[in-house]
Amino acid sequence: MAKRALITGITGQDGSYLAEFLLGQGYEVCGMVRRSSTVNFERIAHIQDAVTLVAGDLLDEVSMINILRESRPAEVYNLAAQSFVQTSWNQPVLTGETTALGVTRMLDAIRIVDPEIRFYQASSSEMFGKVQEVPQQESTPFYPRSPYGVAKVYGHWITVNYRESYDLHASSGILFNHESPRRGLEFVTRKVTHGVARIAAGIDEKLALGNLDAQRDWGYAADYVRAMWLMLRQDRPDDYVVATGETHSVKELVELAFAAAGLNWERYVVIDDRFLRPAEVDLLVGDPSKAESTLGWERDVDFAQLVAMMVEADMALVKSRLG
Ligand code: NAP
Ligand code: F7E
Repeated sequence: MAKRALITGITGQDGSYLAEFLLGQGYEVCGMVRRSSTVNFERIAHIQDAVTLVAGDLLDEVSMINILRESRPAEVYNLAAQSFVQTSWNQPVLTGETTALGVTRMLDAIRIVDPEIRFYQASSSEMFGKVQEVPQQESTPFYPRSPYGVAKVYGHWITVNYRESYDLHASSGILFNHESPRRGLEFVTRKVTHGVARIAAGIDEKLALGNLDAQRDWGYAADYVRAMWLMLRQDRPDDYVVATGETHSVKELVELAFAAAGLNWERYVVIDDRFLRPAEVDLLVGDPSKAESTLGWERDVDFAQLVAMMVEADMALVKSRLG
């Protein structure tokens, strides 16, 4: 019989890649979706007939208990969150309710319905924030710099705590930034590649950005969802850093993306204070050696390939909308 997995956040970037991956592994995939007045299944439109969508919300415990009772998954991947760092300063309580307490609600639902379920928590390099060591590894102390980062620290520790308190197979993947042509338009990689495509097409003249000096360890989302699945294959639950081990500045990203379209970024990029953050994470670079040695995980796509892929996809998207 096929294994069944439940994905929260299936309509998001990672949810769509993970659903594709698990279908490829022969899973039956259920995706939890929250109610909205307009359907937002764009990222999963191509697999919508192959997955089962069930209604629920991380803010509502009963909805998750019912989903687990009805779907009976062997694995739960908790990818749902208020995931945009900038928004977390404007909506700190919502971010805490969803990104922090939502994890406890799901873990409790698992305890109540079926403690044998294997659980994956989408933790984040934002937990390292003002970094206490370089590169960051599983043992690096956390110092979050945003309400989002604080909420993710809670989500991480409640996962560890329920593992230790109730013997759940609950793992936490500390994933560094990962991107793709399906990345939300508000995140800097996609904002830049989509902006480049619009400038190249003559639609926009400028691209307004914030801090160009921030450095991130950027990987490709489709590579990172494999690591989630590998964590749930282990006999023992654990925590793993998933990263490329390389860091690049926002400025390098901008240079590369504009150059891919044959443009000089300095003619188009303007700095707008609205995109600066009250507290910044200056430098992230992860050490993926535990994931590589224990899980056998490795990435396929590097930074330059990622940027080229995203510019190409956005050029095609913008062109198709013009045509
Ligand atoms: P994303 O594209 O923003 O997707 C977030 C998903 O969460 C969406 O499907 C969204 O549903 C859902 N969601 C939000 N609030 C919800 C609620 N109250 N109840 C149920 N669903 C809700 O994020 P992503 O980039 O795929 O990231 C996936 C997870 O990994 C997130 O937890 C994120 O914080 C974490 N993470 C991401 C990265 C990264 O670089 N991408 C790195 C580390 C960790 P709607 O479509 O209805 O809005
Ligand atoms: O910002 C700088 C900004 O919003 C990256 C989420 O997936 O990864 C993501 O969080 C950097 C920051 O991602 C703009 O100040 C400059 O230093 O793309 P971002 P993030 O904040 O790193 C982590 C791992 C997660 O877990 C999160 O869910 O880029 N930056 N100018 C800008 N950022 C944005 N968004 N927009 C700008 O105009």
